[in-house]
Amino acid sequence: MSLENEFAEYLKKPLSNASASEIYEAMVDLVKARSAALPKIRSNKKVYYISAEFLVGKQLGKNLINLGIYDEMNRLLSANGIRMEDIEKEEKEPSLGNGGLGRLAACFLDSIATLDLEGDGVGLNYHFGLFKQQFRDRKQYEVPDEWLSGKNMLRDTGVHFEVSLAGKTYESRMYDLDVIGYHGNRNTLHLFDLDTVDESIVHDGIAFDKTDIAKNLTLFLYPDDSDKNGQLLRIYQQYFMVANAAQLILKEEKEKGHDIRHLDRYVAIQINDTHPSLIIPELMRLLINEGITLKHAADIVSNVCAYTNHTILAEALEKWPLSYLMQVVPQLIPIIEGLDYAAYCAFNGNPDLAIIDDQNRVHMAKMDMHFSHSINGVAALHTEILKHQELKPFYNVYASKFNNKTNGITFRRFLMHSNPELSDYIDHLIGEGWKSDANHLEELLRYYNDENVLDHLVEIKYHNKQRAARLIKEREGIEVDPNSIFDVQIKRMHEYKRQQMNALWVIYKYLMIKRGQKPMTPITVIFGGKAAPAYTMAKNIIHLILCLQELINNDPDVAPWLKVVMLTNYNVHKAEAVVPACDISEQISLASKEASGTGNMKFMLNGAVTLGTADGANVEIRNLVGMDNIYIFGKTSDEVIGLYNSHGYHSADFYYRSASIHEIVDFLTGPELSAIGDVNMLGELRENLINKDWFMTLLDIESYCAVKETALYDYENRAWWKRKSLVNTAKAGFFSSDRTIREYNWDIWNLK
Ligand code: 26V
Repeated sequence: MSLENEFAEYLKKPLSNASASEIYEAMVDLVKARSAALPKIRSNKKVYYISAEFLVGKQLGKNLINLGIYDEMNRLLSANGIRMEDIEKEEKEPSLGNGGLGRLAACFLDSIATLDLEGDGVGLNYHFGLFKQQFRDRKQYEVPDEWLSGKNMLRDTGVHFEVSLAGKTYESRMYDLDVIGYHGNRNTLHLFDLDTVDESIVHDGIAFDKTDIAKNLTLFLYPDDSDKNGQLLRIYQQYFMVANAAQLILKEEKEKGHDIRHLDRYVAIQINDTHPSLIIPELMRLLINEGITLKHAADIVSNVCAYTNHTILAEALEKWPLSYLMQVVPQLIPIIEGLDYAAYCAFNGNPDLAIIDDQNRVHMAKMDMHFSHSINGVAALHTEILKHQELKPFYNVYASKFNNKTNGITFRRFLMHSNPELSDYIDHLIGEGWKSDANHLEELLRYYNDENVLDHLVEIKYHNKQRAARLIKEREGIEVDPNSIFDVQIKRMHEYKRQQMNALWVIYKYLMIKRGQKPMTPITVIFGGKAAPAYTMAKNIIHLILCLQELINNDPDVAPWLKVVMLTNYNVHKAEAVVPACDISEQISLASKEASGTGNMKFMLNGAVTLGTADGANVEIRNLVGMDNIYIFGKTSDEVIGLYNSHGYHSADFYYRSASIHEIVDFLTGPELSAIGDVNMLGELRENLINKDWFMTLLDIESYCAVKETALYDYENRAWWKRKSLVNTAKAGFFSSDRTIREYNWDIWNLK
């Protein structure tokens, strides 16, 4: 049957009479049916990617692409005067992640399936996701994100497992999301849930009774854990996730007729950060129940499990009080204590290597490192810092376990889907080989001196800016000029990512324009990102940006030259709209603190030039494109680590020594912003910058402003800039998540 006829069967009425939502729903049915008809991928061994987050983004467009029917559906719609964009708008985006870590998990699932490797994701079905961000009075408010309302791609499998939480038994339910390989077969993302969860207990934004586990377990991702009940809930969630994963794995292995005493021949488990670490004792517990000894179970599990570290920030390395674990998962305590004792015996009681510390806290990452066979960082620099700084005691005893896997992104979503015009033009220039081997993008360098090609690329960028400008007008009510320079920083709000430094630059530029020094080309500074609900300083930074947006966009002297946009509720969909439109990609974390970054890769692929520190994967971008095609500023990670070790950084010195720093920092509490914003929030920011500045904004700000000026100056030499842009796209092939997954498979999983 032709696709057109097949679709007509789902739609049950002529396209010309159907509403966008009817078309969307029929397409979901079509995709689900097509996908169900694809065989499940089978390998000699299966990888389970366990993760608290899967930031999968909208599914419809991506699935149509991977099924190979996007273009045909698009033509069918266009023939009836309907835009695919309007149909895709009907889908609600699952908000099952914070940022990079969750999006990485989603890119990995896409690549695992595309490389025809058998691998499923295991996570949780959070009813309200992270939260939905709203702005009122230039402040962030959180409300439930009702992504499950309306039709979606989830399937209720009817599969249940029993999970014991604090001595009571709960019955889980497994929902599946198909993961379709590009022109290939399928794997699955399994999301577990409890039938008893009660959405009506949420009130006043995202508040709810944190003690009623039956009702609250899977309401939100990362419930506020600033109190004991919040922390207990995190442990409940984590155990619920891995208890289901462990039962699913053993069930599938038994169905395949495999001997679980040789589980490591058939199964690989990737532990995505420490949230799923309890899989180690839980899987051991189940093996022991099957009659395997503790020692043998530990060996099997170590050979199965591999751990990925995604951050060096101490506050993100989970340490749970043993007493909390005793309350929630008493069944695991003898095993965790056994593992701690084994580590104690193996290393003569070395406290650096102890799983349970002298305050009776269980260090999840330490358990992972002792009882898995691989420990990896997510960019070359990050892995070196793990080996020689943060995890040095473990590197000293387990050097051969350490390896690097530089992150990647799926080009199917972040080029083919989000930037179809560029994607088609690349096909036209170099053929479609890059879709299966991204290194082919280097063939674009043939056009380095072809003015026609370069100009066409500039035109595509301009179209993308028009598209982004439309979205900004529609969603934020702000008019932006597609002829301006799009300078973009979109990511979670965190002091280490230093959105505050960019905001200080905005103040610097505002003051320059006020004094008559106008930029040669107008500049649009775009921000987007959520702050954790309890993270005061991140919320203060959002407040500052929203105040600047108000001040600058309404000042007739300045607005023609400088605009500020803070996107509301930044998510994957908005990234797809803004990334292709970007000229300057802001990757300005304090060196050593951003483990990798993956937004940096998405921007580069779409022809933006990076303005960044020598941090995370920026270092690898620099090595690929060369210094002529990137703007690097600021102190190096060695210098920063040196300053932390020597306690040698005092931000007040920078504040008092430099008149221009003094001026921009004082602007935070000056008359212009005080007339608009909350003086306490802005005052707290200023005070923090002068007297604390843990992430060293004032250390790098002068170098940042100087290098940013250079970038803006270079933009005026369009002949030069368009070549920089071409080189960035051409060199992005290394950052395909297909490459990353090949490396995980060769070095860690060994699936064939
Ligand atoms: C989590 C939290 C949670 C509570 C508030 C403080 C805080 C600070 C940091 C984190 C990070 C958790 C781990 C994470 O998301 N890491 C990110 O992983 C990406 C994929 O590997 C990587 O590209 C980013 O650089 C890294 O920050």
